[in-house]
Amino acid sequence: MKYTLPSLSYGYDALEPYIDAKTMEIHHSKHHQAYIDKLNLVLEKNPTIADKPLEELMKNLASLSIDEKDKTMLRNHGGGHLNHSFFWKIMGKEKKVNKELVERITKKFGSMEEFKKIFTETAVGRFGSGWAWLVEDEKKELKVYSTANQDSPYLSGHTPIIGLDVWEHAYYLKYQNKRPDYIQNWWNVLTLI
Ligand code: MN3
Repeated sequence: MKYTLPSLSYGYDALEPYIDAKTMEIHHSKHHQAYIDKLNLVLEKNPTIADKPLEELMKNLASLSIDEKDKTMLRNHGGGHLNHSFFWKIMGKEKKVNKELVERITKKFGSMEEFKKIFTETAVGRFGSGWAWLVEDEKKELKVYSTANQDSPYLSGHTPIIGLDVWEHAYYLKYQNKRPDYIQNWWNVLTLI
């Protein structure tokens, strides 16, 4: 097995009351694990690509010489593993504000409030399951957008800087249908800004 579930640097209850312990436990140990299991299956079937970094496989997905079904598997489950591994890392109990990032965001969006507003609208407005992102594009410009399903920004050659999971599995136990409340509270556990 190539990929294994990364352990969290905090407990499942560390993000309470904003994200509840049960949601964190299921999200990490069940949902994320399921992406890893299916990712490993598709890599086992395609050993020629198994040693390449996932980010690289995403960037070059279209040109990989594997069958179309496997490309879809890789896009969904490789994306799921990348996205979740990243998501756990940018959250925590204590803020570790990245001053340089705050400056870049302020310069690009006018103010932190304006950035949060745009990001929140993007996350709320994602129809169905997906993610909201702040990325750096190929010209090193900051951009906010959302992706469907588990599509990774690396598919477009972009590097994620902030990402928010808006699948119902990320919030439904505590927030039910109130995605905007989840997003509002999530800013408290994002450590970077
Ligand atoms: Mn998820």
